[in-house]
Amino acid sequence: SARPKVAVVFGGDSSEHGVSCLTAAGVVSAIDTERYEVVPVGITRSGRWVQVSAEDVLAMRTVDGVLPEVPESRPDAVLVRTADGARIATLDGDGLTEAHPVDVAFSLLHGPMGEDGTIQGMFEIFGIRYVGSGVTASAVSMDKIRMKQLMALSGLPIGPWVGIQPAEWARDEAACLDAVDALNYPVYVKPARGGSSVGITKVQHRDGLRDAICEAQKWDPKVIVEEGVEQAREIECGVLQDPAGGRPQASVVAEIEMHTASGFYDFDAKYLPEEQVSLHVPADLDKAVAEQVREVSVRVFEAFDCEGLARVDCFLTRDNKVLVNELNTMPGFTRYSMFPQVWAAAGVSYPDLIAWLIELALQRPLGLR
Ligand code: G1L
Repeated sequence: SARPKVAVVFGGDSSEHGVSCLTAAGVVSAIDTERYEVVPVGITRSGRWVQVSAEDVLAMRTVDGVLPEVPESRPDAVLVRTADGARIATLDGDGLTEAHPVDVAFSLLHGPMGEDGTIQGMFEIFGIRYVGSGVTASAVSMDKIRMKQLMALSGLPIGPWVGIQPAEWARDEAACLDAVDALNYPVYVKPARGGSSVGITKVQHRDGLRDAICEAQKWDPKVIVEEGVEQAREIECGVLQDPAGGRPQASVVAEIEMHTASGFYDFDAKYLPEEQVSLHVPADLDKAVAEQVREVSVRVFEAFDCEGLARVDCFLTRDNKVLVNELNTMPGFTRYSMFPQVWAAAGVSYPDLIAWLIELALQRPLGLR
């Protein structure tokens, strides 16, 4: 049939394997099968590629607190590039069977080899169109040091930060610690890449700085130190590419409210038990402030050459200044995640959002754009 074939790639060897499977179940359930043919492709914890039936993906859910996994009990799948496009095929005793053409890929892989531009590069080489940002935007936004550098260079409002590269640390630890003196405490010490909450420490005094840097280095040799924005509100905005080539569109603005004493912000929102965090969609903000958040979010999307979608996380300081904290080119994407929620508030349903993203990817030229 003429339905475009959508490969949904999920699982992987990251800590968020299970979240990726749950997201795949949500995405597959929301793809209109009258319009598209879904080809689920799982990556097992051991790194093998396997084809999974749509029914098996739809059945993935958390049982007694145990997250789902891509089954290892399937034959290997391979991606092949032929003269008339890419196919995913199963490799078994009979050779290559079950070869499905792939028109567009929807990757739900987290972290290194997923959100960082590597799988996007693989799609480029295989001539497969894909949903979301390209290699450069994905790679730059995965590395908090490169992300802040580009934000600074683009004149975007950001808080004070210091990057600690492995070579600098190896050469002169004391100079690295001294560089952090330019920041006001508390500071947050984080692995520069990775995207989850591991290895992050809130540091109140210079005494704790060295240990915190060493802790972060256990996860990533590149470390970033960010000045804490005290009593700031955490505001997020979803941005979607305009299909007609106009400016990207910003969603309504949302607020994440934390009910913890720790004062931990950004990363906690995703992992805290539900009763400790509430989501306000839309955020209770002055119209002008909300408009500023939307404008700055669109500027971030443009500065990074994002494609498809992005979530921009900001702080609103006590005196109503907007600071950009993070760009996420692959935001949480279940039906209940922030990004789908802020668009739902604007009247774009989860299935509409997914169809929109697939159409954007399908109309995109291959190669340089
Ligand atoms: F393909 C999209 F739309 F760009 C996309 C892909 C993946 C959006 C969001 C995500 N998010 C995820 O896959 C994840 C949050 C499960 C892990 Cl990064």
